[in-house]
Amino acid sequence: MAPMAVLDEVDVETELIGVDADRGEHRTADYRHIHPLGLIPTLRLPDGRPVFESAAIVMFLADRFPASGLAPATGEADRALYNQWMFYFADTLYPTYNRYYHPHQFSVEEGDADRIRERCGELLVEQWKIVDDALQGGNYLVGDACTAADIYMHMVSTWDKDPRALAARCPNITRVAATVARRPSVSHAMSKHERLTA
Ligand SMILES: N[C@@H](CCC(=O)N[C@@H](CS)C(=O)NCC(=O)O)C(=O)O
Repeated sequence: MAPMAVLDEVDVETELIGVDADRGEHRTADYRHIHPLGLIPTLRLPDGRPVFESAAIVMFLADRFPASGLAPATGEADRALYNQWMFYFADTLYPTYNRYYHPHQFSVEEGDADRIRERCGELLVEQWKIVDDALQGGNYLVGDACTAADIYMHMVSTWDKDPRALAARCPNITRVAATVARRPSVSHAMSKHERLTA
């Protein structure tokens, strides 16, 4: 969803090709040729090379189209914080959700899965609280304008199994995510995503 929203923000001509995971299209040799893990999404560059990892795709697009204002310039102090949040969502919260929703993939012993899921539920509370505290009194994660990190945060926040509880615990995230959700790019991506995953 975040790469789709950022593609819309940068207003570049692209072709969106759906991959039907329910029919296993992401596991085919053809698709693994562009994404060796068989995961979605992949961006194909104009020169034909594929790029995978949603955060890498989002960061590339925001840098490639600086007029979008979605990324602080490289080397600026704000850039360090932008990088921090992008990596935090991609490398901390995202893996915790993966373990929460797919504990069997991370278990050796039968019975570990329930404990992994329970522990990841606790970690999600702790990990979101850090974001909520950082957003206290601020409109966005970095500076006064929306960046790709806010769009990525919004995406990850939609994954919670109990959105009401997350909203009650994290009012600042809820406020900022609601602002981000009103961006036309994000609302289009959400509805496209719903259609693709329906
Ligand atoms: N770290 C990767 C994770 C990609 C990922 O897990 N994609 C999910 C869809 S959002 C997927 O392809 N799931 C299919 C599967 O695991 O079989 C990224 O951010 O791009």
